[in-house]
Amino acid sequence: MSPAQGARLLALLICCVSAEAASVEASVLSPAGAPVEDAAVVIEPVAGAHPKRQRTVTIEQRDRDFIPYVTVVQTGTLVEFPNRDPFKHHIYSFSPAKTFEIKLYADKPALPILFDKAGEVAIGCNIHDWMEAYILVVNSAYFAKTGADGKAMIRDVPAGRYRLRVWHPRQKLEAPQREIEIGAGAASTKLSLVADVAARTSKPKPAVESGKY
Ligand SMILES: [Cu+2]
Repeated sequence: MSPAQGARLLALLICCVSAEAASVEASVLSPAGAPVEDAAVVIEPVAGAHPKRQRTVTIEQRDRDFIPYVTVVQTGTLVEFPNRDPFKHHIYSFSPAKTFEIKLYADKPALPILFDKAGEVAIGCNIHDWMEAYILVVNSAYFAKTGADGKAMIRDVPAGRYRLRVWHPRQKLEAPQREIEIGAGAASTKLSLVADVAARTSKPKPAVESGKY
């Protein structure tokens, strides 16, 4: 293949990838217009195949907190809970979507946890009362989480109709889901969304030197 032919083939590939898959750019604001961090933006195909992306994700226990605070995963995802602290944690969830417990452990638990049912999972630690994390398990491969600027980007979305959901662990009321259309060849679809979220009230975290925990 000559360099010119190669360049044409590359141009063709770039053209066709962008023609088939779009990006969704969401901006989530409070009713007062402030950016909302840690909101999950999920679009689920109304019909057709739901591609499975088998993944393993990590939620760390570090400095006696869960990092990150919010994680969004597709059903069938394995989650690892490595303990990066020099003392033990004992984490649990009573949520119907996944009830589990990893008893007092250091380092990395032997097995990751499988999240195979859609729903919200709240996770705590038996030893450190203030530790909290949330996992939203969804039947879709297309989702993102907002950063501090309230923005989330979902990439490589095939054209089609999707149900749009915005979720936050401290939402006062979840907005009704609505359908959106992602057009073929649309480079980017912009969504302006509103979430009314309560302020985070953390339980007191004693200093390590206090010797309490
Ligand atoms: Cu702990």
